[in-house]
Amino acid sequence: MKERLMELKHEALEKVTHATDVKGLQDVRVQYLGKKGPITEVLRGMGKLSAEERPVIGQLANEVREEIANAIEQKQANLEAAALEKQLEDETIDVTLPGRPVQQGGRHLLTNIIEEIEDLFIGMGFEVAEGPEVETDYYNFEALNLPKGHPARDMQDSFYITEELLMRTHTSPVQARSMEKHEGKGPVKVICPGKVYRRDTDDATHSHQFTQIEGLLVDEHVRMSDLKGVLNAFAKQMFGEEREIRLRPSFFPFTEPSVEMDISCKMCGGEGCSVCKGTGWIEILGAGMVHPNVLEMAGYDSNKYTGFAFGMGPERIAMLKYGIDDIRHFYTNDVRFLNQFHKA
Ligand code: 2NL
Repeated sequence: MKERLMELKHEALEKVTHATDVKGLQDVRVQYLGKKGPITEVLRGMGKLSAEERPVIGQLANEVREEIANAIEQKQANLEAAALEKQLEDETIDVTLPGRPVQQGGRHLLTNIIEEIEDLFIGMGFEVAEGPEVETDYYNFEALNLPKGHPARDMQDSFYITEELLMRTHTSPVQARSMEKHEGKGPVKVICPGKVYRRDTDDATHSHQFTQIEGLLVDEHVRMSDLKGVLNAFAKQMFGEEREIRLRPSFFPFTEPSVEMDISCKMCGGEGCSVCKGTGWIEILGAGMVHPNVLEMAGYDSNKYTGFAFGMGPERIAMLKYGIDDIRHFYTNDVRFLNQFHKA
């Protein structure tokens, strides 16, 4: 019986040593230490032994049992530690790997164009002024020499909030408000960018909402030549030193005289092409000498003070600069369009 126990012990310890997982160990436990196992069987057969032998074999059997149980426990601890080690190794995070790129947004093309224009005028001593998009009839029309019933109001039909409140149709009311704030004294040098609204049907060249940037300079002795000098400096900085400007007579209710400014076409160098429609010139903005009525309404003595003003559409400037063929691209926010203009 003693030999049988030693044999069982060897067998069991051998199996424990070779077990590769917890499940295998469990099998060894059941096989050798279970109720139907060989050691239990040995203990059951002890009745046949003599009184001297019984305690010796009993003790031995218990020792063998304990030794196997300890070996299993030890091995189990080793297996679990190894499993944890492996898991840690498998799940190691390499913190030096580059991260997933984040899709970064950027500024809108129009924002960049407007800021570029602002900066050019700031460089010439102008200040940026902003005002409300919901305007009174007075500042949007009346103060700009467009009294009720004036035919030119038809070209700037708006969205009305009430009879007297509307979405502004141009940024000129911001300039009218700036002049008022200066209380009849000069100089006033402002540049006014912002959103404007018109009751128009949207198509490739029209939008019911677009942007404008207007400028105004009021002081004593301001002349048409000052207007031309400022606009020439602007055109050369914005479109290139090689560009020429020309002024053509035009009409606006708030300026007298009024002009339209063209720049020479870069595509053909003045020869005439599809961009300039064969004329060699491209229309950029409208301008003029501030109408005496506008000055007087803002509190200026029009015998002492004169001024010039101009207005342009950033959309049109961007379309010319980048060859964009549809104004709606600016507002539909297709990132494939917008991403083309992100600065590096
Ligand atoms: C255009 C033409 C223009 C003005 C805007 C202005 C403002 C005041 C007084 C006088 Cl407060 N004039 N603004 C003058 C001439 C032309 O805009 O074609 N804009 C897109």
